[in-house]
Amino acid sequence: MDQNCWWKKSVVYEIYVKSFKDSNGDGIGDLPGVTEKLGYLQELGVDVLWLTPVYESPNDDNGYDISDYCSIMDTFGTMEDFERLLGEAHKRGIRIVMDLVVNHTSDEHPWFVESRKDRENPFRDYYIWRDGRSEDDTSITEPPNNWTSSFLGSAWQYEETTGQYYLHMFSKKQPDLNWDYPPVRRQVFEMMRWWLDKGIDGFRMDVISLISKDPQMLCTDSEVKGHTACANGPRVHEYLREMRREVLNSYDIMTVGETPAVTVEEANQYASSDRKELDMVFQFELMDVDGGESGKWNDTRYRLKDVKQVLRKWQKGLHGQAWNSLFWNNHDQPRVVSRFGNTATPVYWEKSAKMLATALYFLQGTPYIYQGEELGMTNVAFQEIGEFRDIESLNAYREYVEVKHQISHEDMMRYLRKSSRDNARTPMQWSDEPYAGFSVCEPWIGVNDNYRWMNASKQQKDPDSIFCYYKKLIGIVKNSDIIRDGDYMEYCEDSEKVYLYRRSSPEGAIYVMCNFTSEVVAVDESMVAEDAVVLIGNYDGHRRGVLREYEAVVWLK
Ligand code: TEU
Ligand code: CA
Repeated sequence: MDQNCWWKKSVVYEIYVKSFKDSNGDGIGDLPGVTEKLGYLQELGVDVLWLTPVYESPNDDNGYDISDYCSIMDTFGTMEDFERLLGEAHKRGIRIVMDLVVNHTSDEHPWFVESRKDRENPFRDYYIWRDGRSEDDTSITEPPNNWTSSFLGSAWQYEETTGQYYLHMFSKKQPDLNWDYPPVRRQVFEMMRWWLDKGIDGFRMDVISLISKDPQMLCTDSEVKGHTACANGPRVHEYLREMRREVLNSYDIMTVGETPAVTVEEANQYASSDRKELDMVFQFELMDVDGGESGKWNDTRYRLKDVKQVLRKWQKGLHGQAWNSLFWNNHDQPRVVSRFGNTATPVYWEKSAKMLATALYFLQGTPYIYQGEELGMTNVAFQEIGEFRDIESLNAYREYVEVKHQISHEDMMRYLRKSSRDNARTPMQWSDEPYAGFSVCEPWIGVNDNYRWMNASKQQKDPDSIFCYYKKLIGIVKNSDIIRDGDYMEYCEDSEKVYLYRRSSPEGAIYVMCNFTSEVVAVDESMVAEDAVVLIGNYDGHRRGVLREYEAVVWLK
């Protein structure tokens, strides 16, 4: 292994700053709040923090719409607060990775303010402007093609002033940058160097698979929906190689690309071990297992076989060629214990949360833990649409319930409780104090009621808690060469109940055995030698040949 690849032996922790810790009593998480909690993160044992965007933003999409890349959002603090966080984290041996959102900016970014003024403006080509299509004899125009925004509706917005449409793959306040225009790339690279020179340790690159749009396709209808229409475009690898040469190569950092619609083949290019582009990518096939034709708004429950099939494909497909990232959750996804585990009883909740961690983090790749996952935080049972804050959820409700009358209010509320991004965004549950110890006043989004018994301060004291299990597990996985380098083999691939795999290298073998059901399941454990030892498990002791309800056990030989 390349010794510089410290990120292959690291565990990353994602912080959604707005919901992590409020330090000044305005109900909004902030940078000093993160600094305050570094001791907690150090105790947990994570090595790298990924901060969601902290830059100046009108907050149409909670900071993913940036109006100034080089300043800090007022509600999150100041640049001094950021520098203090970075310094304090480094003192504790914790690295900081920033979110890089450069597929689009805010419409309030000075580049776009200029760009929309007139067609001759020097910033016009920073964005993607096109004429509309018109029926022969009318002057009424339609958008240049049928692409849709991730937040619903056309991906094109018409502007009276200049009589053209601009492209926005997300909200209309997030116009897409034109990466084919060299000054855009120059500006982005310069901004990246500016942050790296401050001493940050890398970037998580938002929807980086979408940056290259095929000029031909911009005026052609697409058969595929959503951002798949422009994912993995014709020049994306060229641009990332340029970024690597111009910026990344000069720093000892890590990069992870968020790459919707990425395939194994594409990932092997984006993240190949020759390090010409990125260090790893986030793939979304795992997150799509309970989606379905109509997307995420439904009651579909996942099938274990699909989860296993995706994990197997990515473990085998990247082994020896590229590097995986491992995640169950992020700020866009519902909570894993509600999604793939069982929250029906406190015992199932605790066992399944620990089992899920075990199932994923012994695979090859860098683990990404999302804030609160280490406490087994669950989805939130919001009853009113007014309790939701997320633009994607609110737009979906308006479109399907109010405008198109396709989904009833009751059904949509159920789908939101299952799939809304707000499930991940309720305040971090620090203690049983009011507002879960997140803030002294009412937070910007409701706290999950279960904070009274599900919180960090309680779990830090309890050696059998999910938190302490994560702590132990993190210690094991980041120090194991078998987990880092070993190959992958699975047993009982067709089982809908258990997930069993072996990681092995010349140094030894690790067997991971997980029961995804609330039944006691008989398993053949004859592949595990008699003198193997239990590395970790979520029950006291283990009876050979049987996996109890949501039991996970890991053997080392
Ligand atoms: O997400 C990109 C992305 O693929 C999402 O649209 C995802 O499909 C959706 O949230 C699932 O419901 C990134 C950020 O993580 C997200 O928070 C931003 O809203 C988006 O980019 C735009 O910047
Ligand atoms: Ca605050």
